[in-house]
Amino acid sequence: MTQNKAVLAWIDEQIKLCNPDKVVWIDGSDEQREALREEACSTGEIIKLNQEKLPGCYLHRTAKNDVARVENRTFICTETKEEAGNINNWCDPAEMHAKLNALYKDSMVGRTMYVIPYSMCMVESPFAKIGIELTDSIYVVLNMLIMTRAGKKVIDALGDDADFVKGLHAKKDIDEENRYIVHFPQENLICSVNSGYGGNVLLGKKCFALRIASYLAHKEGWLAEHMLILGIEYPNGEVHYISAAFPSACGKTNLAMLIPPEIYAKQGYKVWCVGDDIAWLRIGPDGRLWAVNPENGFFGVAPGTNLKSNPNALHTTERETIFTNVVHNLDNNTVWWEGLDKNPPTNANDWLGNKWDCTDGSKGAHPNSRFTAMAENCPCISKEFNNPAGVPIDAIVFGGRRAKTAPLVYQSFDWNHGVYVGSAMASETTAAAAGAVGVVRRDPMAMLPFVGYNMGDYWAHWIEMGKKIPNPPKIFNVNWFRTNAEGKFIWPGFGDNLRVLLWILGRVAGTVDAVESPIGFLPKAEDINIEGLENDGITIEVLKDLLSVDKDLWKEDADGVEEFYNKVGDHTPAELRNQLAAFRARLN
Ligand code: GTP
Ligand code: SPV
Ligand code: MN
Repeated sequence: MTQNKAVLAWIDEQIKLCNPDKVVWIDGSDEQREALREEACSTGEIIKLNQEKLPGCYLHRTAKNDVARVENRTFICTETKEEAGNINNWCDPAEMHAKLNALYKDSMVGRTMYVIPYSMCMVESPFAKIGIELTDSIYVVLNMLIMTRAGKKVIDALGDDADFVKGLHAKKDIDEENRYIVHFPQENLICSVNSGYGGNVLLGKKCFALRIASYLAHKEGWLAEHMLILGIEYPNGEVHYISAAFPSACGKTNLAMLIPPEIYAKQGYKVWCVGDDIAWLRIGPDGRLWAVNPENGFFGVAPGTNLKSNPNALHTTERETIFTNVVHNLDNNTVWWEGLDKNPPTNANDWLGNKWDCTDGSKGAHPNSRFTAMAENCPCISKEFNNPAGVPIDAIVFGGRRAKTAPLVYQSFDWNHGVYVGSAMASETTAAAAGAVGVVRRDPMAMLPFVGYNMGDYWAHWIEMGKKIPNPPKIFNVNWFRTNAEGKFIWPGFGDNLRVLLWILGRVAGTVDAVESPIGFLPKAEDINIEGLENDGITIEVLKDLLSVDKDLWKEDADGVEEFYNKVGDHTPAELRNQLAAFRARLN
């Protein structure tokens, strides 16, 4: 498919190492995809679902021990440990190569190696970057065909250029003791072995579009972030764009596709989704920050997705979708997950493929079960989704799951204070990564597991970017997850989050006032519209409570920030230490 010497030489080496029976180039054609689906069905790798109800949809189950990203087995292998920093797992590149080579040796005997040329962003975008993933998994191929622009057009666009990100994935034995997700930023190389789960193996996503891309962005003067991008259309037709960074399973997909509450819908407000997980941001010719979504699909959390919480996501998954680790309804050959509706199937297999008794209290779908669906099938996909220039960003929003500390929304004083707010983010852990769930951990910019270099340098880069953007977006923080004494979420969330986004855009436009507090600018309660929320228990008093700032909790939080800065070490920018000191002074 190509004469590119660098590409061919590299693939040749990997073939010698992995020793597959066959090598197949992915051309991106419908015929080839269809043939691969059939082959994967014949081996049981995927299950063809009811094609009348769910055309083009398939079900896949991963191994029981392989259901989420594995952060403790994810490495950044730079020349020196200092370049990777204290937050990333690091290993000497030569040592890691030796270890990986032993694992890859003959790992594809009896298997086929697929060569997937793919582009993050549409090929013609100035943001676009090309990767080649070698994998022995048809599931990976089918997912990459949804999540990226892949096939012949990409390898043609690469031409003779040697500038591409190499990715090698081997399922091997799905042995968790020997599972490695390894990045060599200085070699433009990603290696993944012994996993078959999403973020560990769809190498264009977290591995390339965040870890490798953040490294490149630092060198090249742009930002690669764990952010959704959405457009809010006003009744007069004007559209304003917001990007928002929340940690994994904290609401990006939901916010990106939100449906305006009735009172806004009838006035003509609309919300358009540009991206649900990753944003690449560059300074545009007009001096604003412009964002593209480098992906072509959504790898979304299934549980909790329903006609009320996220109808757009649900409709997106009605065709050409791969479901992973959900319940298989055997009566009609469809799928189900917790929170889809109140009628769990009685004749069904759980995510492990075992007969499931929905009355015994066990979960049928894995909490991190996912759908892989095409962006173009999303009813609210933005008409700018394929715009190579991206969209101009008015506001950057940080947020996480905080049961108590963070209020519903606040605005940072300026860019550097906003960078502080991002660096001080913390959130309760979720099922998206292996490990305990519900524990508060610091997760700066929602990038803790995704920064491909030294966290301190990453923060410094944010501060530098602020100096370079003539007309920077304003920076905010939100929290949809404050709980009451019974542990229930107070704010209704989902579509009603638009009420908060409109306050944010009002601040950007300078049309709404705010109250200064130690943490930043807070809304006046009467400036957030709560009309129609009576049945959700939201009164002006409850809203005031949602906006309250408990100084003692924030003092404790500041200690947590300091502890994290110390862990990051001497690369933590002085500016952020100053911001922390100023914050403490404001609290006293
Ligand atoms: P990743 O794909 O892992 O990066 O996750 P994400 O950030 O896209 O999260 P997603 O939108 O899939 O939401 C994850 C979980 O949070 C789901 O169970 C949602 O139901 C829940 N959730 C999302 N938005 C809200 C909200 O506004 N309020 C509440 N209470 N829950 C929400
Ligand atoms: C996340 O965990 O943030 C995801 C899913 O978006 S994964 O692709 O596994 O990273
Ligand atoms: Mn994510």
